[in-house]
Amino acid sequence: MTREIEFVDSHTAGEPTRVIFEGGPDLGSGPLPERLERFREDHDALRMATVTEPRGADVLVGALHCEPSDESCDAGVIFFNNVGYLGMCGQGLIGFVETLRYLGRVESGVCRVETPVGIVEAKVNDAGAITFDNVVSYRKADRVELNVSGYGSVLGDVAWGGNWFFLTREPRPKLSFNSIPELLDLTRAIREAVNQQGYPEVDHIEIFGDPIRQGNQSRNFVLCPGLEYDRSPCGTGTSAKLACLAADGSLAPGEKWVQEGIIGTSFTGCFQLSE
Ligand code: PYC
Repeated sequence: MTREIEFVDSHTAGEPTRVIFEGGPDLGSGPLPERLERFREDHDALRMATVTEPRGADVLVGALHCEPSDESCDAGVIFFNNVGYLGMCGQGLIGFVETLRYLGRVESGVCRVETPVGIVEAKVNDAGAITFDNVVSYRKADRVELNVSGYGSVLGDVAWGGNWFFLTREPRPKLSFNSIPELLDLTRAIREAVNQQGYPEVDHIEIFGDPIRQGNQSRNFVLCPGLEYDRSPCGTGTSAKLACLAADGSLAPGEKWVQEGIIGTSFTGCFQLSE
């Protein structure tokens, strides 16, 4: 049996997003977390068919366009990847909204998008740039000490930015493009340790170091759940980082933080305190 699926591919700061508009699974109606569960339980083969080889690649983030259940929203979306489903996805959200704009389905202004973990509000400015207010982000635990096999003690924070992160500042190895194989080994080992040592929910690992470009605040390397690395500076990871900076009192509300990713692209973020 053949099945036709219509999608549009884009990339945000180097990380690709595939937005599916037609031919996706029928998930019925109701709250998005319930529809995500139906996707996972009954249609997981479709997830794999659309984002893994031979039609996709491990690095792809899939975005299933859905009718929102909240009437205040313009669209709904469920993000997924080579191994499962994501709560939110910052790079994916930008790719999703830009694709809606490209297809003429949204214009300049505000676009409210329902995700399984909450509503996010994107703004498309007249020059085409897209910004968004993410779901409320927070630090769950600070100065968590891990015993990482082959590396020893690693200290970091556990935080939520729409996905769960372990964030650490590690000087070894250097955060350079040439060190990606070593960074993958290190972050995979950290993930095993953090999952075994009290935080099974953490599926993204984020390492920070000094930026290369003058004026930026930081550089990162982010391991994604499917053991691929994020080519972008990771939107939800940037929110998790901002939550940690806010909790430490080392960034003021509204102050800009320019987060560089491992391939040199950047996201600019700031935080506001939630009521
Ligand atoms: O930008 O939030 C993000 C993201 C999560 C996984 C890949 N990109």
